[in-house]
Amino acid sequence: PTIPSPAPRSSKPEILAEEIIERLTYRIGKDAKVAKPHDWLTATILVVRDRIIDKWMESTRNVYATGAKRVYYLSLEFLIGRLMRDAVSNLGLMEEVRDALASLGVDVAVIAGLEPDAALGNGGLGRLAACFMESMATVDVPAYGYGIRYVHGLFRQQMADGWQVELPESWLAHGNPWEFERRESAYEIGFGGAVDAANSPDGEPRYIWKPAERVIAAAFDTPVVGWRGKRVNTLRLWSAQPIDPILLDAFNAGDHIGALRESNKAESLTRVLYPADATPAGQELRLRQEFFFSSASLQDILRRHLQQYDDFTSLPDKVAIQLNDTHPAVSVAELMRLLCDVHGLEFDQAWDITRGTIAYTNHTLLPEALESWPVPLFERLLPRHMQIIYAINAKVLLEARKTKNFSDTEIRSISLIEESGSRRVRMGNLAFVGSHSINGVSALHTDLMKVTVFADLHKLYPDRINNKTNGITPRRWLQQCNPGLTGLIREAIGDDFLDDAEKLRPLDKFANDGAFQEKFAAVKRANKVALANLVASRMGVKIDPSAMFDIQIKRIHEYKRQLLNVIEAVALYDQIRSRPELDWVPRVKLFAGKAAPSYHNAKLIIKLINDVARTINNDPAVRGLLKVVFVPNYNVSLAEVMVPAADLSEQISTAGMEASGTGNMKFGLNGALTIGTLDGANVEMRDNVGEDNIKIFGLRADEVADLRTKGHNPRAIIEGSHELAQALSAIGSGVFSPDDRNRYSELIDGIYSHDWFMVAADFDAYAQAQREVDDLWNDKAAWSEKTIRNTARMGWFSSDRTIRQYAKEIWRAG
Ligand code: DL6
Repeated sequence: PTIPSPAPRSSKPEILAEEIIERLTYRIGKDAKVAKPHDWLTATILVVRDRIIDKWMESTRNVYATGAKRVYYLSLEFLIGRLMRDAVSNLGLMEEVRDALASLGVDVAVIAGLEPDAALGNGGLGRLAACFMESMATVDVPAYGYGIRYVHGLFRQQMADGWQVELPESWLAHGNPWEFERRESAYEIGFGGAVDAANSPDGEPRYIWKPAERVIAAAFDTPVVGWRGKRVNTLRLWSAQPIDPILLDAFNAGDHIGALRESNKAESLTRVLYPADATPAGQELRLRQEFFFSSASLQDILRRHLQQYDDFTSLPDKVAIQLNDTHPAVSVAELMRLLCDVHGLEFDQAWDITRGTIAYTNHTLLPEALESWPVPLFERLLPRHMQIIYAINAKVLLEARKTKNFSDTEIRSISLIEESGSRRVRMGNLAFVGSHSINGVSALHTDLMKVTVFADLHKLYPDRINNKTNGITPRRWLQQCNPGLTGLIREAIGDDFLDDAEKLRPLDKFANDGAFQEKFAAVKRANKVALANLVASRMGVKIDPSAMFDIQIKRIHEYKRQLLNVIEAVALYDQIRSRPELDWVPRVKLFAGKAAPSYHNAKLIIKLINDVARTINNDPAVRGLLKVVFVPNYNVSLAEVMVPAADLSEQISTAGMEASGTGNMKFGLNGALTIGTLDGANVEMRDNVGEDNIKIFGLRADEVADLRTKGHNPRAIIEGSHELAQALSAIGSGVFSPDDRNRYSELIDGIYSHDWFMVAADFDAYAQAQREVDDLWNDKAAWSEKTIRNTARMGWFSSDRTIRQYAKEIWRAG
């Protein structure tokens, strides 16, 4: 029979309003008279969702019909944030939905603010995955994101007397109207047990893994709509469920708790996100999570492939799998297992297919963040994978000896097994050898990868490492978070930039236009007022929107150097008091970010910022010229308010340590001046905006490396810098912590003794750069010109550009 398609849906506000009432009544079971704001939100999402579904089905049908290659983005993190505004705006229904709700007496802004922030990620890596999902749909790449449906995402951060306290966050508390549970897409995932060998009819040995434990991976799909609703892709998140929800024998025998043991155990697998960012999270549960989502995703990918094709020889032509960091690196071994043990391929053929299909993105050079697992743990949990890893290792090491004549030292460095100390499986090396492409996320990071962590693997496979500089979606990070600026740009240069961010460039010619400068400054001012209101209402702290808003928001980490920033605040505080007659530029230094719960120094830095804030903000001698504010519970939604309000963006990591950064791009796009080191993508930002339009300071990556090898004498530097010495002594001696004078002594001793993060080494350059920023602030026209040029020249950092490069150069798709 011919099955009719549903009739196209109207976008008229009156029809939308009717549908919202219909959903409220029949799907939520609420009378409009008693509906709560949350009910209105759900009803609205359901109406919007229906408009996405039509396009979703069309996109899926199309891939089947054309046989297009599919891209699978495997990521343990997706830092999504709220979805409603994204979806409505990408469908072009912003005004219509607002009017429809207004006709029902509902304020869209109020209900949009109730949507939970889906925080299934820690920081840059997870947010990048979310931007990529939106860009893949926008540039028409048929793609699936695969990850975990954590019940609790990143913790909620509260302040208790200036200390970070972590509280559970429950984004699913009101249900999730965006997702569809796919009961038919469920797979068994095994752990532990043993491996049996048997001879196949052709005499070749075959291996059968008999896991001791099994859980079910159940799929939940969320549609991801691209700009102008062109294409809708799928984000498929896996949830762990027990094979037997209840052990009836145990229950009947009266063991009511024990009867649920299996169920609890299975569900705990996907209950929480590991709250670690560039810090080790090496727990067994984490390895279980990694294998769980990798295996489920690969089984799903292979099943879909076989629905359309006869065998797996075409897999590299029809499927591209991108590993987001090493978290899904066990996929290399699991794909080999599935191809060999389940589908009967020969090892060598499976190896060619695996490498032809998989690609890996590295996001950090920090040794402590490069995952490795103790061999005994790996062997116990994944015995068959351990065998496969040994087999891959033998193959690769033999090749290295034969083709490149590798020395023992080189062999040790490329081995999949770390042999010094306790034996560990190196996930970075596994991902590298199992991939046809290994990419870094900024030009500098990629160059460093070739000479540091992967130097020897790069020698063995010199064509594999390539660069794909990160990007951000301009829909969320300009159009939606900054409608004022978007409107102003449209007025000036038309709408082309909405479809191609690089078309922001014509804005450059307005950089010197006084009238435009005024309008640009007025937009910034309005955004600052909005942030000031948020700070006042959440924290009861008053900040003045006419002061310079100097903002550092990101995970708290020593290499990101929030400490350098707060020490500079202390030095400035000193100067304001000792030279009150000078014309100080009023500044508000705003910080926000979460520290990994186990990261002692990062948590101490948060406390220090709060201690310094309390002292400075309450000192009448400062006369309001300097304020320090730590805004709690940083998340995507808070970033959407802070980014458009920044005058100055702090991107001050120790050179060579920040793989890319993406906050730097968001601020630049929204017309902030960057103060930063030549690290990560800051280097390419300088190249794009021009060196006059960014304030670069400090040691370069090669200088940091040199100093570290030659040895650096921070004590001498500190003694030579009066300002720094004063600030360190004030902090170290307890001026800001009268209740515990030694609170910061170790932190400060670290700067004196080794200064690993080059805080002392870079301090003078940083302080001087800050005073030059002050001078520039006093020249309003020059400031405006530079910040307008930042917006105009930031288009290259759109994630659409990044995704096009992945699609063309790695995936050969789209
Ligand atoms: O590539 C996204 C993002 C970069 O912008 C940051 O510079 C980098 O620190 C971050 N890396 C991680 C790695 N964590 N681990 N493992 O989050 O990736």
